[in-house]
Amino acid sequence: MRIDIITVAPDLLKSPFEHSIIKRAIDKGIAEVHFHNLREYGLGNYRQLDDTQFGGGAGMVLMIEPIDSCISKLQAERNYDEIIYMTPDAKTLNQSTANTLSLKENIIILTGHYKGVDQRVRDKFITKEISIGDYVLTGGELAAAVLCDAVIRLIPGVLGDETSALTDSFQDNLLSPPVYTRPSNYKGMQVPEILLSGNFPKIEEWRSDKAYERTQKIRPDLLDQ
Ligand code: 6GU
Repeated sequence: MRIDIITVAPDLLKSPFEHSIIKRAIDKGIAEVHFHNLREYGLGNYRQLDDTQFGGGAGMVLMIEPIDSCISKLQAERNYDEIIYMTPDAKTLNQSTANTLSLKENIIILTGHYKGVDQRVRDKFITKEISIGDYVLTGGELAAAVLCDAVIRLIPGVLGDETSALTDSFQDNLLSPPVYTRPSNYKGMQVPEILLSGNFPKIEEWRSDKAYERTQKIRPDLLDQ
């Protein structure tokens, strides 16, 4: 999978791709991530990217022209399955969207800043808009990093243990059950007996009960979906 990220702050974005599982996926060639500094497509000597909004109001808006230049250049080189715009005024990212995106070949991610982008960018280029939650970040860069992490780890071959993504929280709309490791008794705090029993069918049943219980308590909304 190839991901092209268009951003005004590439440095803010790079570090999450330089560690652990995501780095390994990139080193193995399973995922390829390219950063494009929108500033390089800015207008005039000052490489202008944004302007005040028509109709008045506070906040600058990213102009269509530099974004068009950057996206068109990429599209001339290959076909893209999705052109995603990271913005708080969109549907919230969930595991199902991450699963779907992990099967794509080429995607572009555009990260917004300021008041956002000219609506015509969204109308003309964007195929999918994603928010990462109901709160506002200063820019879409961290959100793009979150999206990429969620997606890249799902690409086949990225996680060492092929089954581990399948038992994630949310993979079946349930939160994960509690997990324990040694020691089995820590200052009187005992690991549930069943986990030490070696009775694997019973352990699975316990885990699934606990997952359901936890979901019911913390995220009952997930059970309605
Ligand atoms: Cl994608 N962008 C910004 N700026 N804020 C957010 C977000 C995205 N998702 C949640 N808050």
